[in-house]
Amino acid sequence: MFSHLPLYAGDPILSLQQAYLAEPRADKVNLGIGAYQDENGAIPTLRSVAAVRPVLAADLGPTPYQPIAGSKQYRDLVTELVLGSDRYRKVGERTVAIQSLGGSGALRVGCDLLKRYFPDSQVFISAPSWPNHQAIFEAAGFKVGSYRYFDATTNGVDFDGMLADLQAMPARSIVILHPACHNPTGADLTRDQWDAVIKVIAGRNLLPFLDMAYQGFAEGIDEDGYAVHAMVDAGISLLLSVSFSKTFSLYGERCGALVGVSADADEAKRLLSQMEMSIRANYSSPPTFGGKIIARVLADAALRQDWMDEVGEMRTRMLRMRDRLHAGMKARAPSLNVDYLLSQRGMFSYTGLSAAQVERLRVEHGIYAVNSGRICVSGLRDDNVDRVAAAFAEVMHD
Ligand code: PLP
Ligand code: TYF
Repeated sequence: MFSHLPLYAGDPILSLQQAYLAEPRADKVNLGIGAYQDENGAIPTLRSVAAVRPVLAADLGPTPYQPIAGSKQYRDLVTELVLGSDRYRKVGERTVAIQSLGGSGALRVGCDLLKRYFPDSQVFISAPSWPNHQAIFEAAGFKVGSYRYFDATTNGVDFDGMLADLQAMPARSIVILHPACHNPTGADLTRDQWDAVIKVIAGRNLLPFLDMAYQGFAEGIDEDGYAVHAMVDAGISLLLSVSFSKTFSLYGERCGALVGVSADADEAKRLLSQMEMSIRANYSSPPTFGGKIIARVLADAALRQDWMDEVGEMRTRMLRMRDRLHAGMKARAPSLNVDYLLSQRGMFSYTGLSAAQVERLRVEHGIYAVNSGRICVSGLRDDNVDRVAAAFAEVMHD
């Protein structure tokens, strides 16, 4: 019956993770998968999560179905978090949200409803983007194109190219944008550049789908919301997928949200009902426990502050590792220009390492990075960053 099925090659990043786990060298370094590792190389349990999880677990009781859209408290708290509380009060009646299965689930729910009601629109993702963007939108039946984004000569954003490509898109095109901590490059837009993008989105009547998986890893929770906030303030209708996998270190709980900002309360009602219809036909309703953890933390002023502090600690540690990697490489290969390590933000950096150089790092040094040259900065630690800097300098210089 199934013999005609081709084999799925698997996700290259997850395969790399398997290869890393199987690596016998004790001083191996994991710069592959996009999961935040702490200074001991472990996925942390956040203090705020550790404080509420046992309390919630001790008080579980029966587990009824959640509403299709998930917990109302969670949805409201998340919307307030991503919009900021003043803006939330102002635009709340035209804003809707559903509790999703991670950021990926939010993207899928969103693109299913878009395919139904914007059947002729094309989707555009940055070149490059998180590979699952293309996979998810194609699975929903969209044709996925790209807009210029990364400039390999500067290791920054090709902003003129990006703007020109946005300007050439047909009206009602769906544009996937990373508000902060671009995956895979770490190259983000400045605020002025976002303002220019917003003008084009409004002028060309484009539909932005913002994907926020790392809020707080660039500059701060509120600061990283700039693109979302500015678009809402400009009166643009949008979809926003939110992932808490990294920022709460709750990968397996699958926590996220799909937020929609529309023109008025009537549109909002329609939009929410279609999100619900999409969920009903996908997985019917979301799981309970992870969302309870997050809602409990966000609803309590002290726990929320502690969580924001923890996000700040993760961010600061990654910035320090960027500094140390940069300094270590400059000391060993002064002629290399690696200043982009300092301007790129969030968990990832596109290093410019070629696939052959990445392979040398793996084979000769036990350092695992993605073939594209993407590194996950959180895999760097005080006790390995000098060795990584030396190995990078060696393979880039040869
Ligand atoms: N969007 C981007 C840009 C990501 O990098 C990721 C995960 O790495 C996601 C969405 C999906 O997050 P989740 O694991 O919560 O589905
Ligand atoms: O970009 C990354 O590394 C993260 C982790 O199927 C990831 O998105 C990779 C593959 C996958 C799920 C998560």
